[in-house]
Amino acid sequence: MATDYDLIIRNGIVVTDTEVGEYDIAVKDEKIAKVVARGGLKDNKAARVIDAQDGYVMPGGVDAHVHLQEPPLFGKGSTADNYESGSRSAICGGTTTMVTFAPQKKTEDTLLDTLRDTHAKAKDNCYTDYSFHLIVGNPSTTALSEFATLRSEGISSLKIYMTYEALQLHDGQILDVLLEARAQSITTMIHAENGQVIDWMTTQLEKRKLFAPKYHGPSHPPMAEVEATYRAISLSEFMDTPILIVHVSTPAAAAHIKAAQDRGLPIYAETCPQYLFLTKADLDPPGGGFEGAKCVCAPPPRESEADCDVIWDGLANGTFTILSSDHCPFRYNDNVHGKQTPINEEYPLGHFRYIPNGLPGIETRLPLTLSAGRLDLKKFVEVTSANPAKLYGLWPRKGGLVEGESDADINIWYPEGKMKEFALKNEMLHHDVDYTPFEGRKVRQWPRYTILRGKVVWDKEGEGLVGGKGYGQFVRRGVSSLKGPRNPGEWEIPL
Ligand code: DUC
Ligand code: ZN
Repeated sequence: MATDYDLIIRNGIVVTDTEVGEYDIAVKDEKIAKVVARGGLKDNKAARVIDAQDGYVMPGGVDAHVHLQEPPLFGKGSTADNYESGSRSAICGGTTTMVTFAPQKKTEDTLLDTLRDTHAKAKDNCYTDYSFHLIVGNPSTTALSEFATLRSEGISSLKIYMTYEALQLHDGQILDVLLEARAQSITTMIHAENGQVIDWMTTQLEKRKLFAPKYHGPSHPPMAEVEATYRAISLSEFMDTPILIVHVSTPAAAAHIKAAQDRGLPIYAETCPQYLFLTKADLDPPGGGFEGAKCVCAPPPRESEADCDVIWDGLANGTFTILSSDHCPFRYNDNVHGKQTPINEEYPLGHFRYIPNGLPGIETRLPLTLSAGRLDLKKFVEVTSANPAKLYGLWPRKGGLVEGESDADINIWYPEGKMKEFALKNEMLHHDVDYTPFEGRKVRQWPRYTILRGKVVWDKEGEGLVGGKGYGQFVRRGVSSLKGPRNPGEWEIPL
């Protein structure tokens, strides 16, 4: 049978970052070919037709903060998921593109070996499309001179840290990175916590023999994040170059970011579901013991639901440009690489200083957030898909449903009210981790179908995961389409 298209999706409520409406979609050669008013494709034939039955049809999720197959960097322990299991989990939760980290060690001079090694880990192993942010652990003369090569290799963002012994840069090194990033139109992500404050607080707690997981919270006080956020904004303003502050958790840091944005600075910010759904209480669950380690991440979950409410507000009012998972998983029942690494005879309840920081969340990011029903639908697509694509040079290929331009990466959700609310369980997930920090949370939405470049890769009511490992491709990225330096051109020393 001669067909006009590879796939037609009928009867959807199509949601993009700018529009909600009743449209039908046609896909051909892996791209969005047509988006037309409902019924407009009734005379067309396709190899496959899906009836969305009034469910939302949205661009596939773009998760721009994902740690896979990394060595110990954030405490003792190595990340649980590799590229296969991490991307598998992603696709089963509606994320069709992930941007993972390629971490350069402090002892290495070059970034290009790191890039090559990370390509080798990902190639032929991914269920999603993917790219990398380089983590600059050592901004050596060689590394800085390689930023131009990164750009020609399709990498347009990097990440630096203001904390963690293995990665922390001092302010002069940060300026070195920002200067070269500006010259190459690279977006710099910054983990903004003051490492010296965290070390000092950790020592204070140790002196008082306070070692349990719950003391991870006070060892990372809000002040350490707020100070570093303000400093990062100041350094970015001085260099007149865009930054994205990752995983913001405190209302006061969000206020600094909003004030900078209101002054017209190209300051972007990210938050994550853990700062919407978890609080200090999750670090100290009933029964005590070591269970709180499951929620040890940095920054830590904050004081109360009132803090979470402010973070939700920041998504709604545009302070937060993107919502990422910061998927950085460590197995709980694992004392060699996982959360229980710091349990030994000397510390039978472990020692918070050494608990690897990070949580799994790549599969739950979209369903949990949509199910909460607290974001306008267009805003949901903006922060989970369109904006990460725009910020990191993937737009309009990713994050949108633009005829002739966008890859046909699509989530078809359940019609409102059709999915019975259920309690999330780790056994439903597809990562290689033995827990989820969101166990028992109520969910009432999940992608029914996920489509990557025109191919159904997740069919919830059919066989579930139907995509293939290795179908995911590396995506070369261009420059950010969000606002750049206020005064482009060469940076001049203010005299
Ligand atoms: N925070 C985490 O919780 N994990 C990975 C790194 C980070 O900054
Ligand atoms: Zn991080």
